[in-house]
Amino acid sequence: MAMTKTSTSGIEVRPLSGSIGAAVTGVTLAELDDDQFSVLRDAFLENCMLVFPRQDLSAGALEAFSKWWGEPVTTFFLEYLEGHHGVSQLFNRGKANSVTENWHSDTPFLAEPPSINFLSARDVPIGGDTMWCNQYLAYETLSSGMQDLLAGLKIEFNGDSLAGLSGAPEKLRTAHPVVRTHPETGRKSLFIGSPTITARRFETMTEAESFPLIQWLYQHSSQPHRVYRHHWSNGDVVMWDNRCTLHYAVHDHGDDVRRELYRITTRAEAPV
Ligand SMILES: O=C(O)CCC(=O)C(=O)O
Ligand SMILES: [Fe+2]
Repeated sequence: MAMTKTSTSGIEVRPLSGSIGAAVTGVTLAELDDDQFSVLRDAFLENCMLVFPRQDLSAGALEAFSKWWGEPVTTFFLEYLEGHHGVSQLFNRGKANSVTENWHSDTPFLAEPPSINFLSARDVPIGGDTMWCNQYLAYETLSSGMQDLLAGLKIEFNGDSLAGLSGAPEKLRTAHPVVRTHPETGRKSLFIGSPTITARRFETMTEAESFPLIQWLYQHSSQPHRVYRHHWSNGDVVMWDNRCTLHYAVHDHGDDVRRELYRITTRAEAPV
């Protein structure tokens, strides 16, 4: 059973569910030191996503915090704030235009997708929760027969839907292992996406052949007992590990409501 831990530096790490996520208090992210970072790093690797309630970080402070973890990663379909490398703003673009209301890992069709994401809530409504699921557990709870079947298989990730949105002519296709090994924890996780959006086929199979298994793995991944659902408050900072989680932005607040968060992604890394 997950337990609350308090470090000598006074940082408290309290698990938020039985499967993923922890809330971290007793630290001011804008004034982090090396010892505190080391506590946060351990908590992050253990819990896959961290919530820092009500830190109220400016774009500059979020950028500075993210640099403890890696270099910012930018992508072609987002716009970035002037003067802040890699910081973008998320707005409510309406339910029909949402590309994040599905379980996903960010931009898996790139050769080196970002490993770590950060969000800082500026002005959030009631609703508009974000959910995360634990992809270590998704892998570890497969039968040994299924684990053997997946070993060595790659999914060809497809970026057409996002490229299309930004008007980019690129055909983005990159194959990554469906079972990846985390470079820091050494644990294996299931690296998957929606069978109708990004994860349309295994590299060596047709879409028709791939769909039933990818669909099953996708549903297996997001079962409620492996999910944490975050109710945002203004000022909350959340960070997550794209290498071992999927996330889902719930659009239940209507198209006319304000929802603003700063966002930054760091550390481009090829999944192995
Ligand atoms: O709007 C959110 O809560 C999360 C959106 C998302 O998928 C992302 O920032 O990568
Ligand atoms: Fe996302």
